[in-house]
Amino acid sequence: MNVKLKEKFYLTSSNKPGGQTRMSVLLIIYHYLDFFKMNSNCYSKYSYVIKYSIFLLALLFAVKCSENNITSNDSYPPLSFFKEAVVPDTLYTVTSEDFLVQVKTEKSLYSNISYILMKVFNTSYELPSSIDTLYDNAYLGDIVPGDGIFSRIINSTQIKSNAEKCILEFSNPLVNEILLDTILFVEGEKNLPPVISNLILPNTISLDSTELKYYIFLDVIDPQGKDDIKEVKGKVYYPYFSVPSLTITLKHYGIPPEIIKGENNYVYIFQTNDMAKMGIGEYSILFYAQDNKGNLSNSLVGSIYFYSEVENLPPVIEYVNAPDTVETTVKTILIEAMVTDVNGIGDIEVVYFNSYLPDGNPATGNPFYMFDDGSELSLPWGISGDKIKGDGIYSCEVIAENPAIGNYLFKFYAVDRVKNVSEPVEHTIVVR
Ligand SMILES: [Ca+2]
Ligand SMILES: [Ca+2]
Ligand SMILES: [Ca+2]
Repeated sequence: MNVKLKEKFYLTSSNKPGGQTRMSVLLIIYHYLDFFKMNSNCYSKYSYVIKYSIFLLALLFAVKCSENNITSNDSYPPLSFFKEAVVPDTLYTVTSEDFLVQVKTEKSLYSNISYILMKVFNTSYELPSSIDTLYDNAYLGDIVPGDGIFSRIINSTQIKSNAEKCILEFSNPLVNEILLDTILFVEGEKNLPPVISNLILPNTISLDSTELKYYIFLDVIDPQGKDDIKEVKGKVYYPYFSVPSLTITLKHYGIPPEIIKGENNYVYIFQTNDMAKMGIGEYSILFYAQDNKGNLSNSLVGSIYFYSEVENLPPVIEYVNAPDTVETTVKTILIEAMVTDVNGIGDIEVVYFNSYLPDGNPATGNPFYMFDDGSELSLPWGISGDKIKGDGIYSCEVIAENPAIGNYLFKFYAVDRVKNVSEPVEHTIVVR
């Protein structure tokens, strides 16, 4: 909650436009009062009336001046230096917590200001319980120097309030404005996120021994205790995938004791088939934990390289799925190819086809690449038309523009990551 006390401060200020005039008028009034008091005895009734009338006129003028000033402030609100304070809405009386205080300012107004004062009031708005200084110099929590955002990392115990609320007042002696904000102090302890650490996982695993068991270990601590830990998981990114394809769950085991590395330890026990679903390659895993409040922990990333001593053999195009005949009015043709590789589908680097026109000449667009992307990738012609990502079925949606009648020959190839090329597979589509 931001409150600006700008108006109040303009009305009492003496160095704002209009302020000086008002002050001089008030001084005249003051002198008249003084003079009147001292000399009242020796003045005639006539001069008393004159003096009194001048005094009243001066008083009216003073009132008029301040009215004009208020009116002009209202119709042309000046640019304010303080734009916004960023502070947490709530803090907790029991939990000590560092937090960032930021004040955004219009730095063009006062480019020479080097700090902002933060006064904290938590009983009355008279005597601050603490004073801190915010800087715009890339230190003490400030991120970008000179961007007009003044910052400071503060610890909650530093400003802790016995009252429910504490008031933060931001100011600078050179600026005739202040900015106010409040923080609510909630009685009790804050539920903090779990923290994960000490990730241990095998760096390399052979795919040739499928019976062996492997372990991933991770320590998880939640400030609210073990019972607050809801889940510990890992998102597995298959080789050459930018999005995770598999989620694994780590568990806290009581028995057998030999696999536990301490009371905070969570374990994932697996065999190669549980994770290396794409065959050889590097599998990255992003680990995280979540507590019952939904607080997410920090994350840790590890990777396992699955390898094989088995000879790398070329991929195999198991079958091609495409229409045998289409009409000349056809707009798009979906062509699919099922491809396998003994070294895992992760070993398949590229699948494509070349097409040949009825006169035997190769099509100008050759080669046409096929994708196993679930139609997620953005392709020059739209989508691949692939139905399921990562299932080994590669797809290509060909756009047909008034095709001539005749037989179109398609030759399919798959290449693996060591450049082994499959046997080609042919398919003919008749346009009639
Ligand atoms: Ca917690
Ligand atoms: Ca291969
Ligand atoms: Ca697919």
